[in-house]
Amino acid sequence: MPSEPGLTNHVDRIMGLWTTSWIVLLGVGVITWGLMIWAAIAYRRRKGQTGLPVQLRYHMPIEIFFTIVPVVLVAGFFAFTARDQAIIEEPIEDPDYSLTVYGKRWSWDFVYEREGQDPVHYQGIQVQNDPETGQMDASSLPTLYLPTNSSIEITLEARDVAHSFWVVEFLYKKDMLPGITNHMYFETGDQEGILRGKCAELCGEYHASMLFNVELVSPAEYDAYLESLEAEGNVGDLGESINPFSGDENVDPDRDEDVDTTNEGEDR
Ligand SMILES: [Cu+2]
Repeated sequence: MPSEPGLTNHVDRIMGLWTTSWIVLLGVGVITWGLMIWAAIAYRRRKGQTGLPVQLRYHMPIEIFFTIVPVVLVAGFFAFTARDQAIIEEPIEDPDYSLTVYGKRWSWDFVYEREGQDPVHYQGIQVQNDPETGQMDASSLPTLYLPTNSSIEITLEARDVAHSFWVVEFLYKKDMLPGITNHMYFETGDQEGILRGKCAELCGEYHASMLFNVELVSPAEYDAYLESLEAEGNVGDLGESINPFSGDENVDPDRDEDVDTTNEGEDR
């Protein structure tokens, strides 16, 4: 598992579901492979044998067995997954920190809410390549700061096309869809450090470079980072008004020319 227990309040649960599923499936696999190998050896064609061996069909006990066992397995996986998903998706009523992440081709915007003050923001640009080596320049990655030991709500929005917000070590990702607002709720633990973030929805030519860092820092360092954004003048919301397809001046006048969007002709 590419994560550490306790990184968020959900990570252990997800690792448990994953590991238990693998143990159960490997158990099924070992029994199945064992029976197949045993049957192939025990019932192999001996010297002098010709034609087909005796064929077994409509053997009710076996038919019932291999219908019921997979149904029980699938129902079990479904039940545990549904239970864990319901817990993970449970909203946190009054989170310590709220922020909004916008996915855009091909980078990220972060808007950090502050209590009693205007939000501050960071605008990511597409990852740059080192002109000499042609390799990705890691220092150009946008960084999302998150405070440790805090409950956090992240609102997820898309500026243009469908993206997906994925912090690899959190073992959880969620779609960012134009016109739809999604939320992610979790509590961070004590661990500080840098995590990997990616877009997990193929969103165009440079989807593969739609990467970011997540830096887990103490709440004091988090507040200091927000103040540094304020000092740089990055105060205020970076809302949907800067989406490429919103606002008259950005819309191609020929776009949707012949499309009836009013539903007036519906009853014809
Ligand atoms: Cu994307």
